[in-house]
Amino acid sequence: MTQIITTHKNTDFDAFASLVAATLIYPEAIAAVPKTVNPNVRTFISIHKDIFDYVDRWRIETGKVSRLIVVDTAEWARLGPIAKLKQRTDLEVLVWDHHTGGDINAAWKCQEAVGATVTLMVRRLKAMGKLITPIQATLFLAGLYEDTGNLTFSSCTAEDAYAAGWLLDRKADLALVNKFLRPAYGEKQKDVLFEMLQNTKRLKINGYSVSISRIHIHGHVGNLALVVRMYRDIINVDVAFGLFVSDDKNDNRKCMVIGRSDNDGLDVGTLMKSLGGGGHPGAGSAILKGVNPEAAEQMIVDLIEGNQQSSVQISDLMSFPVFSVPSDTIMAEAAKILRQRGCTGLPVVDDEMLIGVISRRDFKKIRKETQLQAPVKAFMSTRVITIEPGKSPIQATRIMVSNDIGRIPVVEDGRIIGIITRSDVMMYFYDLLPG
Ligand SMILES: [Mn+2]
Repeated sequence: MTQIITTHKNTDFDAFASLVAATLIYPEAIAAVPKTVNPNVRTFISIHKDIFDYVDRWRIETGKVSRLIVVDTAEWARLGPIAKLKQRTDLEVLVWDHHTGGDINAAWKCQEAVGATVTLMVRRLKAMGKLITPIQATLFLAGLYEDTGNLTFSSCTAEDAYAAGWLLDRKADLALVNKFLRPAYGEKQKDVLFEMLQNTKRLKINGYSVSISRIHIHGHVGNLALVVRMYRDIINVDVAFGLFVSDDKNDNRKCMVIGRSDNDGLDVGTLMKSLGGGGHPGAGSAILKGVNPEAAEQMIVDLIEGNQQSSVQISDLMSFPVFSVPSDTIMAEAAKILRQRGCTGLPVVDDEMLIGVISRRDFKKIRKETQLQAPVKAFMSTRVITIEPGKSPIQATRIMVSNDIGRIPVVEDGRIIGIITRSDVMMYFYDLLPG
């Protein structure tokens, strides 16, 4: 019986580490590495060639395979040519993965939403009492750190951190991990970054600051995702896109879109999915063939305009209905209400439209007793800071901090539909929301 361990195309460190870990768990199985391996993993493999036992996947006679162990994915489409084994009814498939979902119908699987697949493998290795070498520990830690952003991604769990601790105990070499995980930023990348900065188009869409930079790429430039990340960091916008246009001689026109988002309201992965690509909320990419770059740019703008919010929005957190007063309420009455309700301000609303806010501060403008009989519209402030329901909790926090206010009316088409307070936002950040 031939047993094969394999993983997804564009193999990253987590995938390769999990593959190597699987060889320890299933010593009879042969590890088969896909043809397309990420550049930094390729470097690692070429340096350690003698240590890790694996074969290039295309050399495997798939007809003899009786058991297939798939790590770091549960999708046939991500396996490349080996996916043709899908047809076999007599094949036993095992899956180890930290992504949920997938169409591989496995006889056995360990599929849990942790930060990295290698964490699941470490759990088993620990249970088996296996000792691993420092080089193996280094590789596993590289996979764990890459997929968890050095244990900082929100997908990272306590078990990932414990696994990292175990690997450090097993003498994982942090200097090596750093060396391999630090992406290459060379002359080519520097040129691209400079050109991107010079070609920046800044837009405001749906309240998001967006930058798009469209440039031509000559020849192959690796690591554009890193360049876009640096680009976003430098121009400091909510979301940044690089549109890289290449005119290959044989291939017509290819346009690669890479996006980075720093705003939980804008999920770049979802946006890129609608362009046929994919990614995470913070980063994503898509390749558009035969599309002219102007059209590609417009597609991105349209997508952000029609951004279907998937994450938590202000409308999920706000309080409603809002206690408000009409504009002809007299000041004396408003003062009474403020006192009774113990709040510092009240929205002034006529026919559902927010027209101002009357606050304790406005009473300082009163000079004569008779003015207490005047309507609030004479004293209210009409420059009201508001927020739209589709904004994210982070954006609400920014508004509160920069304006030194603790409550923001939530307004849609001029109508007040709720109010978001500092404590609503805090509740969200501290995960105290029910359910
Ligand atoms: Mn992974």
